[in-house]
Amino acid sequence: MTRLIFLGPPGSGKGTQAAVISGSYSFPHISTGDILRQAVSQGTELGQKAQTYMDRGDLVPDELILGIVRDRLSEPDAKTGWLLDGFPRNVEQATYLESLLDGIGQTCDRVLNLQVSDDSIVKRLLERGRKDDNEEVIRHRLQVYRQQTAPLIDFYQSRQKLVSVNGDRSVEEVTQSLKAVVNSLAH
Ligand code: B4P
Repeated sequence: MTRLIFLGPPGSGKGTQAAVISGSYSFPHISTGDILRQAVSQGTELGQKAQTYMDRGDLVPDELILGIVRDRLSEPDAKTGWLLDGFPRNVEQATYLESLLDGIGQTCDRVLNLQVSDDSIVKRLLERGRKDDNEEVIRHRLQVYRQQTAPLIDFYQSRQKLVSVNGDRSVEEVTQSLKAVVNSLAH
């Protein structure tokens, strides 16, 4: 049973690597970014509320996210492991997740922190060209990351969960490093 969190700045490759790793080990890939983008494209109430924040590069308010993660983690496929990609994004979300997992007798095994330089991030995201990938919004997302998400590095370091991986390499090289961590976990 493996439970992982992928942490890192926007464009660090969380989604890219989470798709590969969850495919290789067959545990569900839970991406709050994907859930939100799907809600936007379907025009649901959640999507309509979330869109303005996403377009600006701000975090969507916690009250829109926490219930989604709680419900998703209670689905049958998440009983035997999961990979959270893009959640938690701030200390409030991390604290919520910790008490949620406590309540269901679970804990996360490792937090994999992808480290990538700002220059590579801007280059990658401009190439990706999603709606929220223009330079001004990318710079704002990096600022939001530093203020709200980067404190989670200390949060998980102090709980001895954090493993940092150099994400400034090819997709295959980063995958190899991540697999080495997953394989080192006793199951
Ligand atoms: P996310 O969907 O989480 O996306 P991201 O941070 O932009 O990208 P990620 O790190 O997954 O990068 P990717 O693999 O795609 O967030 C989007 C928005 O949703 C947030 O701004 C926020 O508004 C909202 N949101 C999501 N979760 C939230 C939460 N919990 N609370 C509040 N709001 C939330 O890679 C990027 C590009 O780089 C791709 O084109 C990829 O092909 C390329 N790439 C990847 N690895 C590479 C490598 N090694 N070398 C070269 N290129 C690489």
